[in-house]
Amino acid sequence: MSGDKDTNSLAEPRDELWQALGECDETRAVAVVRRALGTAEPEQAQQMRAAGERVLLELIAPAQERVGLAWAANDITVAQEHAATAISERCVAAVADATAPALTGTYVGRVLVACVDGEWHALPARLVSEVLRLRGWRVDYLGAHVPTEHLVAHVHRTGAQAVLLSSTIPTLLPGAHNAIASCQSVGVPVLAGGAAFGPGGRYARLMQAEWAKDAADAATLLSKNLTDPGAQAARLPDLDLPHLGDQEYTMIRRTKLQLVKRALADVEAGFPEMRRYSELQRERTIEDIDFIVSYLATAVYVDDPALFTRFITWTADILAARNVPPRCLVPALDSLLTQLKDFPRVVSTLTTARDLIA
Ligand code: B12
Repeated sequence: MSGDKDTNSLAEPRDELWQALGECDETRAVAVVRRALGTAEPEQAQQMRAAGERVLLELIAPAQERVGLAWAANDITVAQEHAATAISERCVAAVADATAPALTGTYVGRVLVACVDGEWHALPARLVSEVLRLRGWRVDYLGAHVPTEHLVAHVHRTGAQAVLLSSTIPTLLPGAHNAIASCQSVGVPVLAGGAAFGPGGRYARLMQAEWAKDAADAATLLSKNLTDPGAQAARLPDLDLPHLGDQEYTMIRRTKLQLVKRALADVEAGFPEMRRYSELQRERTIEDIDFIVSYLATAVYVDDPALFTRFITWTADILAARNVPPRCLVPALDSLLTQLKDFPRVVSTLTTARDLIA
């Protein structure tokens, strides 16, 4: 195994892996990964582990990010994206198999890695788990969509030293907050990661969790011991976010169905073309409006309008790549502005987003 390769030397395997993903060629993708791992003997265990980590974080992870960009730009279909992800999972398994002989069987400690309730992006958490295994941790990997009560029960049963929570989709943040507070209330520290927690992990910190940008950072933090949540840990999550006292978030959550229904009616009135929409197109529009309301509620939950404007800009780009004019979002935003006119934080968030795309 060539553990002394510099970062640039992965450029070629990166291109090859990308091609294999594009052609849905699982066999070739795994061969690329095996070649990138090199040929270290089991006695060169440390080199083998280092190469495994590099392949996970610098070859497979960037390929997955590229899959996301290609889908967003409408260059690949949803089916191709699913196939590529399945192949990436197989590549991660290939790394785990190839590096297994380099694991010592003695552990520096035990941690639990899981995705928050509702989160289906399991591959990032899987990558984190495999890197920690290579760094000597015993890892209980619970995968996607773990309900909080089962997470806490598993911590109890195994005595894990820390919970590593992964989330990609920001609308799951209120649930993530509940999971963080629940784990901490039984004395277990939480390390959060993934795109949902915002730039620099700002929402993780708001929720009193530690944060790491990637698996390597997580390993460093774990080796220094995470802060014990202590007696302060037993709290209602709402206490971390005093702005929730204005009830704006609660009101949006409670009236979500009405908000979506009325916004749909307003969009139909403002967009006569919608009358010619197929049932499927109509369903997509309802889904989009539902998404808009969920992101708005989450921005209000964390008191950060930027969470909503990032989402609106992303949506506008997705629409533009599919030849749908982003201004079609304006009637939905206007409807919500009218419906929620008595809520100052909502109004300022919606107004900023509307100005961005109008
Ligand atoms: C594959 C994929 C899926 C698969 C996931 C399957 C699986 N087994 O994982 C499926 C099809 C299920 C899926 C579904 C959806 N997806 Co998707 N998906 C992706 C895609 C293409 C790749 C995800 C991935 O593996 N990334 C690679 C990893 C390596 O990157 P990463 O997440 O940043 O993780 C690193 C760090 O963040 C960190 N990290 C992550 N977790 C943790 C945890 C800890 C503790 C630590 C320390 C660190 C850490 O370490 C990782 C490794 O370095 C991304 C594109 C992208 N850019 O990520 C879209 C993407 C995330 N999806 C997106 C969307 C919109 C969705 C859906 C809402 C689509 C829909 N309308 O249904 C659903 C949501 C489902 C849900 N509720 O979870 C959007 C999100 C945009 C947004 N504004 O939020 C993205 C960005 C696509 C895009 N380009 O627009 N998706």
